[in-house]
Amino acid sequence: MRGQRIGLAVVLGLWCSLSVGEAQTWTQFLAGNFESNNFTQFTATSTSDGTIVVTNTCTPPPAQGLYHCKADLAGNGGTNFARVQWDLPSWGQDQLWAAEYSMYLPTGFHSARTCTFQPFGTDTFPTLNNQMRLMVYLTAPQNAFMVLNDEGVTTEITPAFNYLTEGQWVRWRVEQKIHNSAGWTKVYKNGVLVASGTGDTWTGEPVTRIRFGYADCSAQTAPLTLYLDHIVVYTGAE
Ligand SMILES: [Ca+2]
Ligand SMILES: [Ca+2]
Repeated sequence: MRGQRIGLAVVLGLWCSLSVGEAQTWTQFLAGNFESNNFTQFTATSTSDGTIVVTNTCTPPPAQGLYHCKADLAGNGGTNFARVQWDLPSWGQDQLWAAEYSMYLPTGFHSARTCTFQPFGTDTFPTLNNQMRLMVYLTAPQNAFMVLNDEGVTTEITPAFNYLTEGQWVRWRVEQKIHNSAGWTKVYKNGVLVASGTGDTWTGEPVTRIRFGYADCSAQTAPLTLYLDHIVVYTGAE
């Protein structure tokens, strides 16, 4: 018995010491679940060679509630996007933020994909070429990365992780601290940490928008469909 108590104390002491300085608290900042049967929970939608609708009539059933969002790309090449978005209050260095969303990719999505797929990201509009994106490359369709695009220079800021899951809802969460040198990024898939990185997460321009769906693609030459639900953005504190 005595040995068990000592062992427990050691375990608790280790847990406490690892937690110091690493804990964050998160406060819900924006939320959209499509239950209003329209896009009024968001700042805007925008499309190019695509459509985006709220629906309660199609397969799969929503991840949450009665309604979800269906986004299609027609597949005519060029610049393709179909996304919901929020304006942000110009996040700068030292900002902590997190975003969660449920996404359903139908079976066959990746085999029909001819574009580099960016399902989620922030950017610094109206200053162009400064973006934080989750990017699924065409050449390795099982792999995704969080990337920082700083004035047109793209840097992968996490190791590769698997974005291939099709035919089921997946809950994604990205946490990030914005900083030019001491930034960090964590990616969770269904609650499991699948990738993380530290370093530069700041492009030099305030972050003004966050987008979900086909945040951006290019040269998609076949139709694509995806579903989106239960989007939440948090601000954080250390
Ligand atoms: Ca919903
Ligand atoms: Ca930087």
